[in-house]
Amino acid sequence: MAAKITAVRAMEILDSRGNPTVRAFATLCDGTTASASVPSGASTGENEAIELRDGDKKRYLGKGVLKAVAHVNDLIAPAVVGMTAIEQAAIDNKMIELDGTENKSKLGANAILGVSMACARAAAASCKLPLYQYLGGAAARRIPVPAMNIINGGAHADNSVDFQEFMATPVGLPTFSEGLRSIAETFHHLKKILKSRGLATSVGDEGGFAPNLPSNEAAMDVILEAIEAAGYQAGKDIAISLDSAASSFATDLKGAYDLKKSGGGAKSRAEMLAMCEAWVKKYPIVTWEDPFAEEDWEGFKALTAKVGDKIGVVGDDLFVTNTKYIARGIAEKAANCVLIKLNQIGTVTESIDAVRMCRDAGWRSFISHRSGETEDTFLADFAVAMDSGVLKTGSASRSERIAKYNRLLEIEQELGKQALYYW
Ligand code: 2PG
Ligand code: MG
Repeated sequence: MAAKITAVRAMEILDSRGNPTVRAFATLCDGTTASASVPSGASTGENEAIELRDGDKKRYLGKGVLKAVAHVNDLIAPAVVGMTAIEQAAIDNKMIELDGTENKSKLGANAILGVSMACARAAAASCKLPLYQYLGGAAARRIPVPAMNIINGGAHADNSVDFQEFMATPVGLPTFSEGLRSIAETFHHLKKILKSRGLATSVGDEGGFAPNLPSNEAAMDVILEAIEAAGYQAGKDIAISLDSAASSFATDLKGAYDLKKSGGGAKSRAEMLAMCEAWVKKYPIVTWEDPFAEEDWEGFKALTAKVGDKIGVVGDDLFVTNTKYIARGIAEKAANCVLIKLNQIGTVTESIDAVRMCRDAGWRSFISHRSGETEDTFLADFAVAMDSGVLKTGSASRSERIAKYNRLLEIEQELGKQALYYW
């Protein structure tokens, strides 16, 4: 029996960086109440939906979210109360209409997404289904391969590495739990190696180590060492995924870059392209996210043409989970994978639409956390529901990251022999 929404409310909580974010609650007429918490990015794409912040410098350095909370309590609640919780698209479209802007700047994507996720979770609970099954149906039984960000750089760490994420991706292990073990062991070996060289083993925003290395390439080399030290074969068991987040080191000039953090200096688009190609030849790279800045479509297209048959070229800031930009990317062959982040677009429904568009085009979609996260594990269920095959959710440290991995372990156990796991 479909339960109606009787109440919706929100409150201000803190994320993993100690910044305020929105937690929303949805209550249904059958007594179910569910909550969901909204993440927050640091290396955000220009075209992301707007995360509404109070701007009141007296609270949390202007980062409070009381306005977004008030929008949930005063504007969204009256609009969605009375709707049926399983009508996810109708609920989301109601909020989109109520907001009325292109980028959700009136109500705030943080207000809208909190309610969108809370309603999905309440509907699942009301239907007595785990969230992944409620959203994905009987088809939802593939546990994603975890892309574990074990060296942090760029905007996520105060170190000498320009590229934001160096991820260990267990492509050759037989199950999710074995895959997770292999990269957690690699993480521990990496710590030992860094320590033995007198390098810092403190972690960045996503729980990966943030050492000062002589170059970006040195991060690749030390990860390969750690994989081998852990007893795995690089390329066969564990491959490497990268997120350059290149918008963070792009200069004002389109197609020009400056590898300032590592002292690598100015690089043209052509030089970046040559570097990417050389790395793809030299290292066991399986995916490369945002290798060029979000306005550098030419760079993306050139790299996809060169290596798109070998690796996943992933657009994050380029597409911001928005079907408008994904459609352009597909038409222009600007990549072959899309990173899906719910808060870039602001509703569960639009995120599903983005995944669908990728699938229709024969592209892959990877589900992703944000660098500012909470203990919410919605993402883990969402990744299984979307059959996406890859989840990027940080390192083997920091509980806001581990919570998602632990949720996947639970889902794997629940699915038992029916669980699928493959690259
Ligand atoms: C990214 C993300 C998540 P942020 O660039 O892919 O790893 O970072 O949330 O800071 O945008
Ligand atoms: Mg990214």
